[in-house]
Amino acid sequence: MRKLLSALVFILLGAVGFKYYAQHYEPAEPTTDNLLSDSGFEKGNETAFSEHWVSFGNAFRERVTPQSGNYSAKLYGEYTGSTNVSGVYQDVDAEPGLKYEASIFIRSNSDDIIHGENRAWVQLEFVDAKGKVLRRYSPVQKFGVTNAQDVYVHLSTGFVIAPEKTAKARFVHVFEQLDGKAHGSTYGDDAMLRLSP
Ligand SMILES: [Ca+2]
Repeated sequence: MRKLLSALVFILLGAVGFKYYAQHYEPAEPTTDNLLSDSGFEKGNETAFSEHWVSFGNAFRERVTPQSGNYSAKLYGEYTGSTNVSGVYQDVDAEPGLKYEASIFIRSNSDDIIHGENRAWVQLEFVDAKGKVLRRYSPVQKFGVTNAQDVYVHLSTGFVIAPEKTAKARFVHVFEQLDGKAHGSTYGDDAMLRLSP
């Protein structure tokens, strides 16, 4: 009888335990957690980016051919007559020794297709507590005139290790006008910065 009782108690406890487990267990997401805020450039005013992004050069939110939502980040040269860069960036807390990947979708539209040596890409920088850039990574293949027009291309840095003294990971979406005068613009959307599993 005592054995039967303890068996019953055991089964009851097991059932309660399973119920708790079933209610509170959440399967781990693979590696899709995006560390960036406003990764689709959907927030902000008029053509200005939300507070999550810092822009430089000619960088604007545009309601044109988004990859997702309604907006994307339009970048183009400053026509200074010499090499110049435009873009947006965002810093997030990061830890040395962990692996990070930065990626984005980029396109150029046929009504303002990029010319010459204009290029756009995604860049991942590791920055120390004093703001010094420790290391910088970008894809081997950058977006340029040889890419098909009117379609988004996915660019990624691949997973790279944050070096010692890393305090921040800086996601940069950048456009370079090498000769300072070639025409054309690009659109970037669905930025992602993620950790390796
Ligand atoms: Ca978007």
